Order: sequence, then C-alpha cells, then structure tokens
Amino acid sequence: MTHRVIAHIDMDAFFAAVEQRNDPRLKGQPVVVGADPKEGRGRGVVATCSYEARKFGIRSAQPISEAWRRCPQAVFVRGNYEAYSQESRVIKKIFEEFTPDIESISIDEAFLDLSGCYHFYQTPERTASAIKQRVYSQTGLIASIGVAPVKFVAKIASDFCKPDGLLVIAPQKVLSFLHPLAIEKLWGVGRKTQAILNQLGIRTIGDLAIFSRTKLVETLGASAGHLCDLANGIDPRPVEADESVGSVSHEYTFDKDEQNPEEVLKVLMTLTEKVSRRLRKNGLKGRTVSIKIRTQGFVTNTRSETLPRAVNLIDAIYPVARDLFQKFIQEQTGEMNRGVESNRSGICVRLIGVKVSRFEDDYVVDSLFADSCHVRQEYIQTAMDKIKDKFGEQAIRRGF
Ligand code: TTP
Ligand code: MG
Repeated sequence: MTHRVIAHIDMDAFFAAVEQRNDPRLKGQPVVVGADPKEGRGRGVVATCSYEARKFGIRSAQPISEAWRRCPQAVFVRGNYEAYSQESRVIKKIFEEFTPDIESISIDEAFLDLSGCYHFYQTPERTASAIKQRVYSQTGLIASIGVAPVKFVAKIASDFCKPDGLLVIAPQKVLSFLHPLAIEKLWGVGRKTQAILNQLGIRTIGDLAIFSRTKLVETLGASAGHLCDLANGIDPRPVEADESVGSVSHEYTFDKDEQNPEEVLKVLMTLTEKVSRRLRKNGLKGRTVSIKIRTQGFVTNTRSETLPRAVNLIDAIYPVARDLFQKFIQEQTGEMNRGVESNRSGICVRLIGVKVSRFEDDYVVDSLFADSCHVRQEYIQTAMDKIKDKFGEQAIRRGF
C-alpha cells in the first residue's frame, strides 16, 4: 500500500517572531503582540507572544491586562498586520518551490502534500528539513513541521515538536504515536466532547481507539464515528490545494425561468455564502464583486462593482451583489417600459451567478485590528464554516 506524505507546517510564535527579527533588541525578550496594555488597564487581547513570554503563562487570546500582570517587563507591541501578511506570502512562495499541493490553513500554517516530490530529497525527513532551512535562510523565521501519512497526524506532530521542531511519523508508527496522547489533542474534540469522553473513561486517544463505536455513536451522535476513525489513524481527507485562479465564483441555473426577483435573491444569497466561504478557506479577499444574469433567450449580462477595500465576508459581499441585481432589474424594467423588450410579465432569470475577483492581501487573523462588529461577523462565519465542514452544506443557513 502506498502512503501519502503530508507535511503540516506552522510558524513558531509567528507575529512575535517577525517583531523579534525586525528589531534585534527584542531577541531573547518576552514579546507580546496585541492590544495596548495601558499599564494593566488596557482592554483587548494578546494575539501571540514569544516563547520567552510563554514562560510567564502568557497565551494567545488572553486579556492584555492579564498579560501585563503576569509580566509587566515584557515588550508590548501593537503589531503590523501588513508586515505579517507580506511575510506569509513570502513563505507560501517558498512552499511552492517544493510542491503545488498546498492547502493554506491560516496566516502561518499550511498542509503540503509531498508525496510526489520527496524523492528529490531522498526521504520525507530530508524534504521537510530542506523546507525548514529554506524558510529560515530566506526569512529568518522558524517553522515547525510535522510529517505523516494523514493530515490530522501531521498537524498533531507539528504541534508536538514545537518550537523549532521537525517530526516525521512513519506509517507504521502512527498508532504508537497517537495512542498515548490526551484525547483533547484529537481534531474535533472540544471541551464539551472532552468532558463527555472523560465521563466514559476515555482519557487518551488509545482509550478511544478500543472503545465501542456503537456506544460512542449512541452517546455523541453520528459524527462520533469520525472520531473513532481518527483514533485509529484513519483520515482520508486529501490536501486540498488552494485556488490559483484570479476569481472565485458560483452560479445556479433555474429549472425554468424565474420571474420572482425575491426567489432570485434567495439563490444569490446562497451562492454568495459559498463564494465567501471559499474565499476564506483559500485565504483570499477581493475588491470586485460581479454578478452574472442570464435572461430569456440566453442573453448573458454582467454587472460589477469595485470596492475601496478587499472583502471576503458575506455581509460585505451580499449587499453589493443584491444592489447590482436590483439595479439591473430597474434598468430592464425601464427598458421594457420604453418598449425595448416585449416580455410583459417582468424579468425572467434563467441563471444567476456571483463572483469576487481582484484579490488583494491574503486573509489573515485580523480580528485584533478590526472593529468589534467585524470581529463578531468573523466569529459567526467561522463557526458556520466549521458546522458546514463537519455536517455538510445544508447544515446551517442564514435567515433572510
Ligand atoms: P498560531 O500559529 O496559533 O500561534 P503562533 O504562531 O503565534 O505560535 P505557535 O504556532 O508557535 O504556537 O497563530 C499564528 C498567528 O495568528 C499568531 O502569531 C498571531 C495570530 N493569532 C491571533 O491573532 N489570535 C489568536 O487567538 C491566535 C491563536 C493567533
Ligand atoms: Mg504558529
């Protein structure tokens, strides 16, 4: 049986490492990137901190006031979102020198499928080591890399070997690596699931691997079957390469011409949701929103608008798409009234599509830098993405 060779690469203390590299005085210092601590009165949170700061118990998402209390002598930096984003692009370019099969997960994290290229470096370990060295020599930043035959094990491995780590889990070692680990290390086991599993006497991944699948599904529902598979090292999910095209779009053809604009708008909302989700999955934001409308007689119309800043959230994309559609309807109705078109019953839409293009910065974890409304929208959409990833496209929908 041939196994895949999948690497999970995650930069160490990413934002803080960029700060330390840019200012050598910060090397070896506890550095906290996040909101202004205002001598302990600051609101907001820690984005990340250097490993020196972690020794004081400082963590991502902790209130900045707590970070200050734990280590007032740390260097507190507000962060430079653009710089991190730029660095992320440079790192991704390095990955592309090794393989085109790259699935970006976040600003500092990606899966690479090395199955087709590791032979050039003889072994998976040497390939991963070459990537690590290349990243360091070009950026001065340190990546930790986990390599395994399946995705989730590669991710656990990179986390396990941090910082400055490289860990290759050979196929025959997957179970002996996984089984002693705490159950919460398993992808998809949050605090609630962990509590239930603990009540069932399951504390390690190994405990889960030998637990009755039927009993687990009875207790946790159908999705628990997936957890059993993971505990046994089974994860068929492939590395899904990022989109390399210049736009992301979705369209829908109605079974018969749709005359009710409200129905068309409902479809437009669903399509926009899909586009938004794909954009975010691929770390993209675009400035141009376009719609495509095919009316009776296969006449295809497009309308687009370019925004002052790049977007990928549905709340930013949908209103633009909706306004474009409504304007189009008004134009058409006006023309009909002037006798340009003979269709008296109103507009008949055969196909509707939405597209976002003119990509700009990669998507980064910018919640720190955005207003609170934007942050809420991000949380909601990320939660919706996770539900859809787990339970399918129909599992959750927006109200209109
Ligand atoms: P992580 O990879 O989770 O953290 P890290 O790179 O700082 O540290 P390590 O991987 O070594 O544990 O996140 C990458 C960057 O994303 C991080 O540097 C800052 C940002 N980030 C936030 O802004 N808020 C958060 O809550 C988290 C977890 C990360
Ligand atoms: Mg990281």
